[in-house]
Amino acid sequence: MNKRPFDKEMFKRSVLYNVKTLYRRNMEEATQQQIFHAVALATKDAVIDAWLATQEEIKKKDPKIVYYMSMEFLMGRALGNNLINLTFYDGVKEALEELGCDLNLIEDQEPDAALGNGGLGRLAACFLDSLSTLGYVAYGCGIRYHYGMFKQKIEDGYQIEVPDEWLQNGNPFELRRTEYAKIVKFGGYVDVEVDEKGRQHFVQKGYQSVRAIPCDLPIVGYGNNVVNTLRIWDAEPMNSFHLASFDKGEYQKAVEEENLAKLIVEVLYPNDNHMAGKELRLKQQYFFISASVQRAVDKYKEDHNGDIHKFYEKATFQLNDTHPTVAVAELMRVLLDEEGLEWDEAWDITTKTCAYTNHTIMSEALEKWPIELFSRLLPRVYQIIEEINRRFVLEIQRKYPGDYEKVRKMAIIYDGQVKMAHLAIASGYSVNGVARLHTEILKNQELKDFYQMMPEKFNNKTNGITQRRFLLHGNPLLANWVTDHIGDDWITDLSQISRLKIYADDEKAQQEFMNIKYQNKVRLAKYILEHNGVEVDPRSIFDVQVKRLHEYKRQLLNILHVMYLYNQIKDHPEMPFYPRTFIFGAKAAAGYHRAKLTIKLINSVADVVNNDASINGKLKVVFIEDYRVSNAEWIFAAADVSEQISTASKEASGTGNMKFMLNGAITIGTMDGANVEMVEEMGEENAVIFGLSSDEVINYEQNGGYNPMEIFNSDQDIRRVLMQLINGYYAPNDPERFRDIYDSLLNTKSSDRADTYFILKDFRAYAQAHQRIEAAYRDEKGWAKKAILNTASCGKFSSDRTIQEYVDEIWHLDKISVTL
Ligand code: 26W
Repeated sequence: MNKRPFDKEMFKRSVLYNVKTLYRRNMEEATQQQIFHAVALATKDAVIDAWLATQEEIKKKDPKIVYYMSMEFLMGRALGNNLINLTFYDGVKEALEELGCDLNLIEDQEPDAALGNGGLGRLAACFLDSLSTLGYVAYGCGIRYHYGMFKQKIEDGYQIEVPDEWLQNGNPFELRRTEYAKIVKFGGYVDVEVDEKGRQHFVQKGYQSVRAIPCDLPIVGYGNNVVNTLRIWDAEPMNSFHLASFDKGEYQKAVEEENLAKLIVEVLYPNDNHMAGKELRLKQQYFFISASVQRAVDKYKEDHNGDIHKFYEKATFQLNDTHPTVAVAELMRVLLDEEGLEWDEAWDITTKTCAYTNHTIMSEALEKWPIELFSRLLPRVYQIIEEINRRFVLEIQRKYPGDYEKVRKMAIIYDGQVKMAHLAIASGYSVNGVARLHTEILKNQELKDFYQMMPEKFNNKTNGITQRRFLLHGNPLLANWVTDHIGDDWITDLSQISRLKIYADDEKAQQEFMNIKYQNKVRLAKYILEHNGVEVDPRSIFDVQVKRLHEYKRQLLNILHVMYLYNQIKDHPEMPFYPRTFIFGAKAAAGYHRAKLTIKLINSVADVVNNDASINGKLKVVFIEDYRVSNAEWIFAAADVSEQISTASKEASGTGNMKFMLNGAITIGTMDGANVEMVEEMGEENAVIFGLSSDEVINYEQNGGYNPMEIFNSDQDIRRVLMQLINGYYAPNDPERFRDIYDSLLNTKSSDRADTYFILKDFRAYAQAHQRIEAAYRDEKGWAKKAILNTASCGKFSSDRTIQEYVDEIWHLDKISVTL
């Protein structure tokens, strides 16, 4: 640890000065938004010294660098996090109090940087935090979307998407670095030119181009002065064009290039786990990859006398899912066409540089691009992929002579399509899944042929989360309590948190722990009242499911169960029932109709249940609008029960599950993703596990599914709940409203398999699991013990551990240390 002293008086002067020079105001006159900018700039001043010092250290030590290539970085807010990692948070809080303002309110002025959809984007953000904290040199490479993940409004129970204007007031932490601008070319055709030595050169002609401008954001390590860079690329037209000076052809081209530049970075695609196949998306991918690869090569040459041959010794590219996979072809292009290397050497460098992480087995998420589109947009890159494919197919045939099935299944280009996962696997030195179960499914099912051909590339890296945002910042009461009991080493070494285990049976500790949980529930209840207008009782069980809305995640199972509970309470008012608040938060992809209808269903159930005075508030349902990183921190802190109920085998890992566990919530879940490893750490008695196993699910799937009609016909409670979907119980004005959901479960019309996600099959087991939750909660001491043991067993799930494994087994980076 290398903590820097905080100079409170200087910080106050800096804030006052910024308010004055930026806005010509004093503290009394300034708005909260203006004060936020003043505080952010004062914070940036403190960051800059460490950022510079880190650059100096990199120049001196020449460490190996990881480039984390990702279409998504779900950063959330920066101010609080930067202050936490500078170890200035408490100091600044005090300084601002002395200036008459509240740091929490100032933090609330900052829009979330929501440059991501969900798990994959947030994982990238946690990884950057850990890389800096552990002292490894990294660049996050991404896109500076002008609009991030849409803001969600709920109107009449329906989701409405509203543009996210996160840059409206500027971004105080970013540094625009025009000196590193790069040109990216699209379209046209490839000409072959032969030089005097008879060597062929491939030249792209008749293309459109855009200028890529890097905007750098600091990634502050915890208490160690290391500051890495998240480099997000903005686009500008090549010619800031003057109408008069162009002839007709050039005028046309200038207009097109201007439009291209504007469009390319306009907006994040809001699909999670669904490939839409839009041309603009491929443009986005190539745009940021080409710029990042060009810059990485330039930087290496600057630091190594212009010699590129050992590039892979000092640089590695981690591809965050297949979205950035065009990087392997772009690196080949730069090495072949711009550096003049021969194929074999370029290929040797590329395959020693690139590594791929798979984040999902959902087949609709697999990226495939039509040849026509790909070759038209990226003609030279496509030629290179053809050659990679030609050689790869030869390799398959050498290994499996005469086995044409293998070629059909494994080729990179097949059936008129470019398969990005195949390209990533063939061209990299590592392929990893994100939880043990997920990696096993990749090896034994989804990517079986590739695993058999090159087993040495496959490895697992179980996901993790940063305890600095999701405990230290998000739950200060619990963070302080932990530190009071075991010291503060857990902040940078989460394995230390196991030392809390000795307090699991300690009555005083139990009371304190549950009291903190209660206070966090009060905080959330206040938020819910302010933002949803619903009053919830902090003494009820807070049962929470927050994550993207997807059928495989089974929010539908959860709400059907709530409908069932409501029927039970109505039928048996005398039945003992511990009051429960079911809390949902989820965005649905804008074009995903069934997901959006599920949101409407949740809100419709909420309307009926919350307004039924006859159940005496035993049951409440809340849908939190616009679930995002900043409100997530509060939600995790306040949860008693964590819903992790995906159909087994479908959730690659999950990371929300870990954030709940860290904050002492009990998991109700299936044996899926990282849940399996969490249960291994906390012990089965400290979670509530139910439902089909992944083997059982896969088995059913391979044998054509199961018949939900049998359940519908034999289980009267389930039948009643399903009938309430189509008899107007929750939609008196439009009884047909939820017909599609009903049909999806019973398949009365369509030819798809019914209940693809085994909701009815798992329903009874799920209802019983909830009974176990209720019984456990009634045992106050028993529950407190479980909660403490959850927090205390969380050590493995720090992203610091994950990153150390990536470093040891894939990246082989050098550590740096920075003193100021
Ligand atoms: C091409 C469209 C598309 C968009 C996003 C396809 C796939 C995605 C992501 C891979 C979806 C995603 O976020 N996956 C999640 O990754 C997390 C981090 O590894 C895991 O914890 C989640 O289980 C997984 O769903």
